[in-house]
Amino acid sequence: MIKILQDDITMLKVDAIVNAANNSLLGGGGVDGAIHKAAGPELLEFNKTLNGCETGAAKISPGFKLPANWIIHTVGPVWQGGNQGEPELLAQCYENSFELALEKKIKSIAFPAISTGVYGYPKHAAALIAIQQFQNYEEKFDEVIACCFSEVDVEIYEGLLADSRMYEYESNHG
Ligand code: AR6
Repeated sequence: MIKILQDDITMLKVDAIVNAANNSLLGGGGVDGAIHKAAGPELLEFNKTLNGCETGAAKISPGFKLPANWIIHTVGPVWQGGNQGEPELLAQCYENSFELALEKKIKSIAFPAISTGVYGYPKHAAALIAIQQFQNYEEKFDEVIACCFSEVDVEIYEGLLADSRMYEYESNHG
């Protein structure tokens, strides 16, 4: 089941939350900064052992002080106009995060809108990729949550989800 929430992802009591990190995995601003602050300094110590993360890949750490048990760190692409493989890399972030979650038998997972803050990915285009990946994996999880920070993001996700369900209905009913 896909759920769209407007919330601070650090507050969610799910098996795993996903972090929109950078290649160092050693913290930063945005959702990454909020997650490091809420999880506590042990997260930084742990992440030092992970040797960074390539763009599009994902690595996992415990949740430490978070209500979530795990943090899946993924690194979204920096938007450079769209012709530098950004859509494929963003799709890989979702895919690799889901695959890691399946390996760890995670049943509920929440994602922020990866790359759409500091990294400048256009919100609508990014949400379209996110929703497609959520639909590819939703059956394998109890709960897949799009954790939006702003109301605008909620509206974008809800609109796209409604459109894709309409499309699915029409393709199934001729
Ligand atoms: N809960 C949920 N979503 C949040 C939260 C939160 N607490 N805080 C921000 N967002 P960004 P990026 C939303 O910039 O674009 C960092 O410095 C935010 O409104 O966090 O992938 C890293 O270290 C936006 O919709 O991530 C990297 O250097 C979304 O999260 C770089 O930023 C992503 O915005 C990564 O940039």
